Amino acid sequence: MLTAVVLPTYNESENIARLLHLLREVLPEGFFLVVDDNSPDGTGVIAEQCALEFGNIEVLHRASKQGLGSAYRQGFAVALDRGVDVVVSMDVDFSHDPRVIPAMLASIVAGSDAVVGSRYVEGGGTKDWPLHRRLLSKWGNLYTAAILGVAVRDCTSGFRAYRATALTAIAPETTAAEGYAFLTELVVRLSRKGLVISEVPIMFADREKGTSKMSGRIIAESMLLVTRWGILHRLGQFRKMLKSVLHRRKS
Ligand SMILES: Nc1nc2c(ncn2[C@@H]2O[C@H](COP(=O)(O)OP(=O)(O)O)[C@@H](O)[C@H]2O)c(=O)[nH]1
Ligand SMILES: [Mg+2]
Repeated sequence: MLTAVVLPTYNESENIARLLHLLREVLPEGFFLVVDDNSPDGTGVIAEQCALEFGNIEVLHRASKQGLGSAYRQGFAVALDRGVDVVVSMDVDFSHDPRVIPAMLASIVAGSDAVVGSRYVEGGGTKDWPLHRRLLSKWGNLYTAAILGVAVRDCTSGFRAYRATALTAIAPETTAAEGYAFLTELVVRLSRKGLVISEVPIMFADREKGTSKMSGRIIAESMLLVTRWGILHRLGQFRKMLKSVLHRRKS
């Protein structure tokens, strides 16, 4: 099974080489695609050196910081173009443990269209995350699942594996969100298409090196979009219900 791992980076010079090394151990045949937004700390250059050293690695150099959603949109398009069977997405800061990937791939082989590395299923959790991030993530996910009516417990986890056909079917290139909302939108699309989404537990560790790029703007974007999608979804349900009642009255 040909597997691509898409790795968005912005200022990950202290993490990228170690992660690519570990990934190569876990997936000796895997294709790794680094999507670097011209990191001022030289992440892109280090990634190029790793490509020479470890092989089967490509680095997309983008002109400037354009956000996680945009990096994934471009990275997914390149990975799918390569004709791989599975596309994995993950953070580069060791919050996501590459050693979980084989379990995700096994779940795809067993029939899942997408697998989410989940903090909020039995056996999963967060380690060393500050309280405000824990609360924001946990409550944000409860709100998201409730308002959107999706049965996925961790809609904002960036650690995932997608069957290539499923990823193509949900057309990630037609999304517009910049931050976590991008991840939520993909889950919603998978769910609405009736594709099989499973979750494997992960222990999410806070980054030890480098700094988070999460911002108030990204949180606001996520809350706004999730609320908008939720209202549209509920309105759609209401309209359907009304139609069926009127139809029953007539007949
Ligand atoms: N290419 C690219 N990668 C980004 C951008 N913002 C974040 N990332 C990467 O996305 C991953 C998750 O970002 P991070 O700052 O750790 O977010 P957090 O885990 O929510 O605090 C990391 O690998 C980052 O380097 C961006 O604008 N462009
Ligand atoms: Mg992180």
